[in-house]
Amino acid sequence: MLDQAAVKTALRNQHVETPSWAFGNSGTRFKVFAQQGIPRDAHEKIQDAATVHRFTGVAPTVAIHIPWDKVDDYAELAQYARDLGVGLGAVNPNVFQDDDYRLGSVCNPDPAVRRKAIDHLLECIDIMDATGSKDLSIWLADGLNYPGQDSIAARQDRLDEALKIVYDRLGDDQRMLLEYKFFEPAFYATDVPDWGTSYMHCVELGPKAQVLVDTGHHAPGTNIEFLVALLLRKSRLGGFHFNSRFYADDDLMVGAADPYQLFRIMTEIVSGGGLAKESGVAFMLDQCHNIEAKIPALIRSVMNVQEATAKALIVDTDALKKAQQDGDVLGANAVISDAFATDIRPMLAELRTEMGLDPDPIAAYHRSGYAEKIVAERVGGNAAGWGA
Ligand code: PSV
Ligand code: MN
Repeated sequence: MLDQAAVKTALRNQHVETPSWAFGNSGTRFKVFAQQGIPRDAHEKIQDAATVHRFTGVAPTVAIHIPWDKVDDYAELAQYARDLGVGLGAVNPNVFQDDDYRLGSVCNPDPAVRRKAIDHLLECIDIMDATGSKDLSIWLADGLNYPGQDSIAARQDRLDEALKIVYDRLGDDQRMLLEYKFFEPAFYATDVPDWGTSYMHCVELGPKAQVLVDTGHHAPGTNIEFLVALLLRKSRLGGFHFNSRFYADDDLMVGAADPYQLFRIMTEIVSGGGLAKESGVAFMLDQCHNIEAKIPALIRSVMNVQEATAKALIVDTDALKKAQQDGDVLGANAVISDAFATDIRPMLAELRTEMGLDPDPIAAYHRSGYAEKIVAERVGGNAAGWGA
């Protein structure tokens, strides 16, 4: 078992990336409830991300989504972020929002649409070159609504071809993260529906292609920690899009719906060496805060990831190993349950104090006046929203 100092060191070094799009207005297809003080451009989203980092101390990067965060000068955007104490993280292309993509992007039967999608993916690598970002985080909305709509196999051929072109353009220290999702917007067959399909493409492409696990993108009952353990074992776990779900891709605050699942995932991460820098596992959030305030929701999410990680780090591995070896089923399970049942919050509060932070980041945020400041300042212009 790790001593407390080692647990704290591991927690200090675990970084959680915030998504720029979570700071904008969002909603469901029924209604977007606008909030006040919402950023109007990429720079203001970065200000909010820097605020999350200021109070948590462990969220030093923010992922961007293109064209939602389109600017003329990406090097300037990266410098702006650095000046505020954060960096730009993964670059997320968007090949799902144009009318051209009705039948898909890189799997579209029309070669001109495929070319357009590939060009956008390549453009995002140019952006990574300018920002210093290491990860191209690809999610494809491609798929079919009806049997017979297109050839499943031909679409995989097109996917192979496109991914290869993009992979070959990556720099030595850049990666492609291939995210999967079993349904939505396609309802019959999605072209990258599961970790197996993503893994298969990544293996064919090469070591710079890795699987991205969005925790909301599985069928109910899927054992996510199992697939995490497998991917980590094969050095193909590129990272996470953390969020929690009650039903499908709910995009709620991670750790809210099922903190035990998050803990079980982090237990596999810890035991498989996924916290080590060399493992390359990126801990990113991908959430939409439809009715709650964005910044405190993101602070809470970062804290939830930390809590799950802390509990995973205090698992008594010696006792666990012994119980497993002895075939002590109940004893082994008790070791895991004990770690999960431990109130880790006092230790995290202590760690934050040691890091020069307020032990209660949410209370500190509310006291800081930042929420009032952005409401007063961000008047006029267009509030960012999902799709802008
Ligand atoms: C798709 O549902 C997804 O998880 C992808 O990561 C997108 O980039 C993101 O959500 C958009 O909100
Ligand atoms: Mn995602």
